[in-house]
Amino acid sequence: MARPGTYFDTLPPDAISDELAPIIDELGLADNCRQLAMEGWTVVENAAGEQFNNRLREQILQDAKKGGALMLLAGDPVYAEAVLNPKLMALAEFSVGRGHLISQVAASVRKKGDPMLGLHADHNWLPAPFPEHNMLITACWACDQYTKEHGATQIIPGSANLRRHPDAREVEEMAGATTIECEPGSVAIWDGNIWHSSGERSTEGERVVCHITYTRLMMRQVEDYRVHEDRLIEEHGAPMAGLLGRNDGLFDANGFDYSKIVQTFNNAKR
Ligand SMILES: O=C(O)CCC(=O)C(=O)O
Repeated sequence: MARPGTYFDTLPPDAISDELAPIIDELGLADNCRQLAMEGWTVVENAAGEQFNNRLREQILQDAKKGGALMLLAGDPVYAEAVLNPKLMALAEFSVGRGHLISQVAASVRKKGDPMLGLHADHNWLPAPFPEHNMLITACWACDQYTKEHGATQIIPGSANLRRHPDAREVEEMAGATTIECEPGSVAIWDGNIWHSSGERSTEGERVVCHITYTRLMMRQVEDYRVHEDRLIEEHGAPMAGLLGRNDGLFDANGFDYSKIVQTFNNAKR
């Protein structure tokens, strides 16, 4: 027998739920939802005011100096405020569903001459074709003005509709790349499909960004074996270590083990 209150339909990827609609209206985000659904990216301007933006920028610079640009939600409360920003939360719910989870809170400070990140889709965790429903949304809080000269994020318009990873030639050529331009305190937001990269900064100074990732509820394991992990691996060896996530870079004590980044994303494609 059906449980009372159970939904039997699924909302289409571009639909706003009845519960979310008044919030989207109140926050003036209807155009952002449309752009996110149609083009895979959008910008929320002045997400929390100048004072908050300055506080976030200062904290990122302090944390970056200490070498800690990952696991930031566990640090200064300014990051929790950024993550819980009502506009970001509403767009995350629109894009990756109610019950969405925080996946990563990181920061970057990019200077003149720093190498570009390289073209990629944030659905690096998924084999192609990517699903119709977005699985992961990235919100890059631009503490400084985003321009081409400042090394702002480059995107490939139209790539979100391809629902696949770029190939080696596309990564090399970055054909059709355009710059996301916005004022300090804006948040550039994109889905898991759109191909993008950080740009190369050609001017002095620093581009300070907080990178916030939210994921769909189903990306979470059902059972939490963390307290039993060491015993299980000792008893059952390498295959158990793989099942418990020790062969990828996730859940590292420092946030992400970047020495495993290639094998993590390669695993997701095989
Ligand atoms: O730093 C940037 O401009 C892009 C960052 C990025 O690729 C990401 O957060 O997925």
